Amino acid sequence: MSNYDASNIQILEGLEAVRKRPGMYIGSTGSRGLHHLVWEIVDNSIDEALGGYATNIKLELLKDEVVRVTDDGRGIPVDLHPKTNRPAVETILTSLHSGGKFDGKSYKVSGGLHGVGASVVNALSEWFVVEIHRDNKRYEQRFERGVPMTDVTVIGESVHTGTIVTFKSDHLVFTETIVYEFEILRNRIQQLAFLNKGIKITISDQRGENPVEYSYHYEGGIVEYVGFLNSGKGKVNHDVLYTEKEVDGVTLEIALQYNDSYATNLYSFANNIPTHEGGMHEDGFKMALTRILNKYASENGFLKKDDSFLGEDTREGLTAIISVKHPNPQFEGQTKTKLGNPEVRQITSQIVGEGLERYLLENPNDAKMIIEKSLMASRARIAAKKAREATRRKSPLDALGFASKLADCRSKDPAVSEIYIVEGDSAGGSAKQGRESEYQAILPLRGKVLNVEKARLDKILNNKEILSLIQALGTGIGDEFEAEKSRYHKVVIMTDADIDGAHIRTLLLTFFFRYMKPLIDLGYVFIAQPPLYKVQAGKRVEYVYTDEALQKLLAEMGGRPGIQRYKGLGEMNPEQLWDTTMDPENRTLLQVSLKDAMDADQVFSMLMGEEVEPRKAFIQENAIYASNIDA
Ligand code: 1YM
Repeated sequence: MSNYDASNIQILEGLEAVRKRPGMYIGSTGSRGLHHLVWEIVDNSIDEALGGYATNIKLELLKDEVVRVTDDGRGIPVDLHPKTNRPAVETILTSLHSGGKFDGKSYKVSGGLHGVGASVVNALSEWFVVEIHRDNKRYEQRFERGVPMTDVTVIGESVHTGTIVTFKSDHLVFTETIVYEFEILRNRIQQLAFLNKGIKITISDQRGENPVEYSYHYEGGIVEYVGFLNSGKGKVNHDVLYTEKEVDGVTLEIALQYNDSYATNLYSFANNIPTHEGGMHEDGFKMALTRILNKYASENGFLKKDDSFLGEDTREGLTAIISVKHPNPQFEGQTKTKLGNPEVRQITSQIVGEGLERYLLENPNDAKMIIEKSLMASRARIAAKKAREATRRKSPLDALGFASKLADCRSKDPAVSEIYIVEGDSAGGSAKQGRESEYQAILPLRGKVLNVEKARLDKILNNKEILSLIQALGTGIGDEFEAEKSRYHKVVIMTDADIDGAHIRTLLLTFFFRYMKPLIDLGYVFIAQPPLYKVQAGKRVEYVYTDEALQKLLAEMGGRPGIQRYKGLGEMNPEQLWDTTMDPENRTLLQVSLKDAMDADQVFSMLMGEEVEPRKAFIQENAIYASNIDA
């Protein structure tokens, strides 16, 4: 590089700052930050598409963890930038300016949590190549760790326009991993296609022997998103309600449909970013939904005078997408995923109100179904309230009206306390004898836990097993649930290593996911791993947890060792249970985590819900994985 003037040095200092403190710009240098690089580049393509200039976007994972993003937009400008006297594309890729547009006029509609722009990706890439098709020419420029290695060079002619960015993340920055998880990328790409109707986005993984490719293109946008989320669930209203409007530069889109489950699936976005903590758009939506359904139900004789729905009644079984595009979004909250712009509440409430009223008038049959759904929910709420009062009335021992089988620990410090939820009385007995009673509590469950996917809270609160569980945890339930009150910071599900055990475990996980999700988010929920075999040769005793490990051990031992297959926890004596499964020094606990609550919702309703066909299809598709089932 020839002309090293003042602005050049400034640029280098900027990129140096990014390399020194990458976490400040992309959140982390772990897997999340790594994937963030991809979104920064994809966001630029999405912006170009939202501007109406691009329709096709392609994301490719190439061999050696190289990423390529292609769009058919105008191509990044290459003319000289007045301030730097360098080509615009070079300036963009080497200077730090939030949002990527340095004139400050146009706003980025997408732009992730950090919204830092392509220069940060460039700075954190071992190498980065941009190719631009524009003015019937092909241009290229190459960078290494943010520093230009070539000038913008004409490398040929072109008959179309667009931008192609290819980069390899820097292993010196991403020391944990530079390997992309295809499923994370595919999932978000599909979401972006749903959120931005009309754009065609293709993603491919070319790293392995057999490349895979998926294309997403939804003319219906979030209407199709709601249809997708509700697929495999019974629909309450036949047609998805959709409404869209722009007010004062803020564009709002809403789509909703009720299904016959009891869960609420309300997903909101601001400028394509999931707003997990909600915010003004969600508040406005909920206000309007409650207001209009109450109004319609009263005016049409569904509600008696003085009766009314609470907000929660109108959200049972609701699947809704709220998507707002705002020129100047304010992100607030602990994880900066709460939309704070105050005017958005009123705008949303008004637009949803108008859209919903029109829908109810135009679709009287669907209107009736929706109102009846809310009526059922409000009746159940009143019944649940009565049942819930029973769970907190008296002291832990007699509150349930029956003796809970909880053997509590002595410690009252939740941070060190553990509760083992154990299947069956005999295993419960062993666990009680084998435990370290200072900090380990045992709750034996009898028989099957209720499938909460198919029951409402009032019925759930009549189930003894679940009642004892809520009682033991001390968290309360429903709108009174408080994760902070959990009496244990480790809630361990310990079931037999057979098909019944797996079933009970799934039922418990369904309950935790639907009614105590914060416990999962906090990392309090665990699965115990009891051994499958005990192998003994002379004095040597080994516990084995998988079939592979068994084969390995047998090969290593030689001779004819005795093998005991544990059919259930109850077959282990207390000492064995402690040694293999409960002793913090030896045990393996699997921590339950939620990568994607949206995915989890779909899996739970598919596995545990009313519709049989989707479950059947899933079982057929996945049957090959289930080779070792001892039915
Ligand atoms: C694979 C990544 O970056 N596409 C892209 C970026 C830009 C434009 C088009 C673009 C924008 C504008 C005018 C404008 C950008 N340009 C700039 C800047 N794909 C990808 N496609 N012409 C082209 O916003 O006015 C920043 S991003 F600043 F140079 F205009």
